[in-house]
Amino acid sequence: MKKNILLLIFTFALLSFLMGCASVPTIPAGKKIQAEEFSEEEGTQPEKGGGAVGYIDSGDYFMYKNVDFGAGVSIMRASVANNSGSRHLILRLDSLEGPEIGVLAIESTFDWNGYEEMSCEIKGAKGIHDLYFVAMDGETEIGNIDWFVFE
Ligand SMILES: [Ca+2]
Repeated sequence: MKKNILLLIFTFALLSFLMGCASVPTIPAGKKIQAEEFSEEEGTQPEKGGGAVGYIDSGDYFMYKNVDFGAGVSIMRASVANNSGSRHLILRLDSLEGPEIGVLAIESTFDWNGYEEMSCEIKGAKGIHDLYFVAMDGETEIGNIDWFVFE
């Protein structure tokens, strides 16, 4: 009898563990990620009719849970619109103060609706992490981000 109860507890624990694993979906870094499909954000507002993240200023961030960088990536490409001049978006892993893996330098496209592809070098990203895009301290109107992808 005691054995059966232990077996039942073990089975329940195993099932809970497996369901826990299954309920944490990952986002493949190598496929285009729509910026507006963030897991969390602070201070931003939709742009492009809800198809992009905009109004990014100092102190703001947006985050994607469980991005899978696989064996590692070296470049991020992003579609960005900016009409305010040279700005910067910092990429960090797992928290707002986590390791910095790259800085996207954003140049003006001279039109808040004029999206262009920009890219930056990425270092130290492999495996599964929460990905934070953090506005550079002291900068305002950083840009509208439509999508991004890693390679
Ligand atoms: Ca988008």
